[in-house]
Amino acid sequence: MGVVNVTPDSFSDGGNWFDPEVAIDHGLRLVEEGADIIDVGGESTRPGAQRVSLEEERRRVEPVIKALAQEGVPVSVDTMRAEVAESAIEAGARLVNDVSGGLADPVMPRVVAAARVPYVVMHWRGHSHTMDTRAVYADVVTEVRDELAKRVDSVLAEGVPPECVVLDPGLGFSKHPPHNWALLTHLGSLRELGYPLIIGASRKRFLTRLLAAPDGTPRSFGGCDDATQAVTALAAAAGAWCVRVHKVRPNADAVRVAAAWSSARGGYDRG
Ligand code: PMM
Repeated sequence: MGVVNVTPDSFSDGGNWFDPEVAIDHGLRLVEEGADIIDVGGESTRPGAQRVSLEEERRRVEPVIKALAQEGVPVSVDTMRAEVAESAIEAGARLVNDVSGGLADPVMPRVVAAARVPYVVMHWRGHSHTMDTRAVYADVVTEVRDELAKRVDSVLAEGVPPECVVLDPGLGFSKHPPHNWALLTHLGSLRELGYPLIIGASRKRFLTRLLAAPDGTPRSFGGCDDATQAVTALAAAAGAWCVRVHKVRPNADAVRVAAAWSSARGGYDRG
């Protein structure tokens, strides 16, 4: 899944694709590089970000989704708002990526249920301006798994078909670096819930800190692409269904390596 943030203020690429024409070209380039899905978002979710209005979010994403969909690109809309999801689906989006897992807008699961499109339910504890203070866990893997299981029960009760549910541990969302690493190294626990998993590690702060200079200066976001690729290979080998990334080609290659790795190991184990 290649990311196109049509925002002036996202984490690592804020402002790069704010112009719709540039965003559309970028999406098409990511498809050429091997993306199977393009995730179009119009609201930054970086820690501390303030919300944009519904009208502004819709104005940002709609033309980009429409143009990419017309080119036959499978498009996902990254939104927490049911009304944005609804108009995105009308414009041709085929997947809804809701970082709040239906908590920010209680109407969202019903919109998804009516459209019968895949629905990414991410683990989330609150909006950007509060999320860091909510990063408190006794056992992050168990708590994230249990909170996701509750979200799944709730969206299924609203009519979302089980085959449409995709889960995401929400790296960086109310999570400090040790939380992210614990989740990444225990994907098997999350897979036990029985749904495909999507992982969004690309250019996140825990990588900028892992790769910090000796004086503690975090690595730049763009300087984390090689580390993202390493996480992709490990997550794909651990059974992730999809990775959400800014730079597609090296991550698409990493997924292919992981697939060959898993298949060769399976073949050998079976004798
Ligand atoms: N992260 C961001 C935005 N949307 N969606 C999903 N499903 N998972 C994520 O981890 C995720 C997301 C924030 O990252 P960005 O601002 O660099 O796009």
